[in-house]
Amino acid sequence: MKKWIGLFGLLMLFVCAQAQKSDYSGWQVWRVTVKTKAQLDTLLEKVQDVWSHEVGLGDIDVCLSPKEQAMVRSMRLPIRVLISDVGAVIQSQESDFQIQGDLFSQYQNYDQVILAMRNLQRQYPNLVEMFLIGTSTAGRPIYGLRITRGVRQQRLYSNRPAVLFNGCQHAREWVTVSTNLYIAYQLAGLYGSNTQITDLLGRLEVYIVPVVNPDGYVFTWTNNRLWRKNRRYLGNFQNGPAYGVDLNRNWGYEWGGQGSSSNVYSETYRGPSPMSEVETRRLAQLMASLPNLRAHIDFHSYSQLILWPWSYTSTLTVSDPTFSAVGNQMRLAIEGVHGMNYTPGPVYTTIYPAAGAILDWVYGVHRVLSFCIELRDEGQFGFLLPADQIRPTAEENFAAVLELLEWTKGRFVF
Ligand code: 0X9
Ligand code: ZN
Repeated sequence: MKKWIGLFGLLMLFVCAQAQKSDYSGWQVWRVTVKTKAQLDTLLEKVQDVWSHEVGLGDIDVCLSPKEQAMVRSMRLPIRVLISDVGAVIQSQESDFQIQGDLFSQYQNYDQVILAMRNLQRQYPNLVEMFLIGTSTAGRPIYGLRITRGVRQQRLYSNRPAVLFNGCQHAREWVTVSTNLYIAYQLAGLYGSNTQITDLLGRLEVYIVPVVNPDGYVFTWTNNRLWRKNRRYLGNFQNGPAYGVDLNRNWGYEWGGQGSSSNVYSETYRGPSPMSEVETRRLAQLMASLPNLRAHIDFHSYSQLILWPWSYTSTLTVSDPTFSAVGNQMRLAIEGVHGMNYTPGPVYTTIYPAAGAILDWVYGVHRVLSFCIELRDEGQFGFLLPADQIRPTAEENFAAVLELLEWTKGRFVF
């Protein structure tokens, strides 16, 4: 009898945990074609979650609840259904999680990410060091990896130029986490056998922060697969409780400008002040503590883009020739692996204004060559990229990473 009560309790717990989750049954992702500015404005008014980067006239990808679908349908615009059942895709990918495979054939939850980082340090103690960057709003640890030859001997790398990679400012962009782990695993694993990587790790210091936004990331696994921002409780306003700041609008360089929102419910809410969020502050402190930092990539998904500053203005930086030369080399390297096309260009003119983005801060404040790479795909699955594309995505971007490391190798530190 007791056993049955226990089982019943467990079942109820399971049911409740399931019930808590955001339900996406009936939701669809549409590619809508708008011809006039008026149509565009009406569309953006009706839709909460714009997925695509193209917000001008032409095609726009939007994720719609059944209610939003009815509203948009009444506009009588040309529509193509990209994902006919968002709920089903999320569910089918959830059942994939149960299948055990290697690190890069499935997505990793936050505990698994930490374990993977720890294992790498354990396996390569002279090459890899795991360190704590700080704690998130909810008190979760934010970890980084430092990878260089003789990592425990401080004086060895004091004159090595440094490069930093990070993922997951945006919670739902899962493939960025795996890609960062892949970079770490490839660098450490190939050291000693691959001459290029052996040489690079003797000359450079590499920092990798796979998850900048652990609270958001955990939330996408437990409650809402399509959450974007961090999870800070902002207060109770006219439309009820509000949560979350868009970390990639919170950075303190030209903060508050175009492409960011002051509305607490918006997906691009910039926060109450520049660097108001502990997650942005901790990563900023890490970067500010690295006088040798020369290059950086902030990984996002999706759209297959290679972006550089500025995000807040259409003006080109004085470093634009360097950005576009290195950006183009990365584009070619990516194409060489699986033939995929990634489009290069400055953020503002290539996608949209995004004041408060990390790369403007990194380049604007520190004069570090800072890129944003938007990973796969081009909209077929968007944020719900199937797990069998993790490895190829990571492989092609590792080729881009090697290009950036080669460039950085020449930036001497005296
Ligand atoms: O809107 C963003 O923050 C990024 N796109 S996403 O769909 N991943 O949210 C692009 C912004 C430009 N990138 C950086 N400034 N890092
Ligand atoms: Zn993003």
